[in-house]
Amino acid sequence: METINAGLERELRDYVARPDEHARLRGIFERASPLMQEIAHHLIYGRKAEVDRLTRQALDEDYSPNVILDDGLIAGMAVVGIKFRDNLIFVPEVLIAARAMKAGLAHVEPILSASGIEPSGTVIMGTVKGDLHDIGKNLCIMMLRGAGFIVHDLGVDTKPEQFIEAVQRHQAPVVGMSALLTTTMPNMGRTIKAFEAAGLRSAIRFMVGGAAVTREFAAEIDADGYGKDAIACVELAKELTARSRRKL
Ligand code: B12
Repeated sequence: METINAGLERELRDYVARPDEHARLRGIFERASPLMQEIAHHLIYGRKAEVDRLTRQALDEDYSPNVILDDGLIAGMAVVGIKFRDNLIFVPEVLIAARAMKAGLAHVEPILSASGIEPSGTVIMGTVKGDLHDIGKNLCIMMLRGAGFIVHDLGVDTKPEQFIEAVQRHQAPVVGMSALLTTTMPNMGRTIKAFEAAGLRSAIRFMVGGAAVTREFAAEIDADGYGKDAIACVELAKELTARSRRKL
């Protein structure tokens, strides 16, 4: 068990009030090495240059990308999410933290995306209309590429027509949609309905994810699968690719 650095201790003490969240994060930080703790702490404060440098250093020291993600970058972003929810910080601070996270992810990406294996299938990925969150989607894409998928990334604020156009252009049997806002989640259902209206629903398998999305919600909108994280996303993409009976 590692000692938690003073900065993270302060974050936990002053800002993470809910006992379940406090215990979960304390567990992660106690498991994390001093270097991972440093990455998490700098990320919370949006110190891009430090996150950039320390993530590079961690890879040079042979840390696995998954450890850097779980114990450093995602753990730090979890604290940011709690402070944002509890109105202790606001959009500008979150944006700055997101930039720092992206600087770290940029180092991890080539490793996660380098598969060197036969293509496992083709997937279209996008964050749905009205939603600008893309960190989780991008992580899913890195993992999918690392597992050998060809992924066409439609970015954020993706309208149903753009998903349809991409599916037709790339002859892709699997569509992944991401949404982080309760107000944009319904656009996942609307996108599926648009495929129905275009006569394309039966040929496509839809997977959905993002912090607010649940398995129940996925069933409600008639999605074919829900994934809670990037690892689940890869498993789901494999399963849905196998199940897809293309009729384009
Ligand atoms: C960073 C962030 C931002 C950044 C986004 C930067 C970016 N480029 O992405 C900025 C500052 C722009 C932002 C803006 C806003 N945000 Co914001 N944001 C966050 C925050 C803190 C972290 C999100 C994140 O990146 N998490 C880390 C990644 C790795 O996790 P993830 O996205 O969940 O992804 C994982 C899984 O969900 C899954 N997954 C994701 N997508 C998919 C897809 C598939 C197919 C599968 C299988 C799996 C999968 O795998 C991923 C990897 O493990 C969250 C808090 C939170 N707890 O989520 C709030 C949060 C999502 N934001 C929130 C809000 C309210 C907003 C704003 C409306 C604020 C405002 N007043 O303007 C705006 C909306 C802008 C818009 N139109 O989209 C709320 C949403 C509340 C709600 N329930 O609707 C949250 C929950 C914060 C809160 N608790 O209040 N935000």
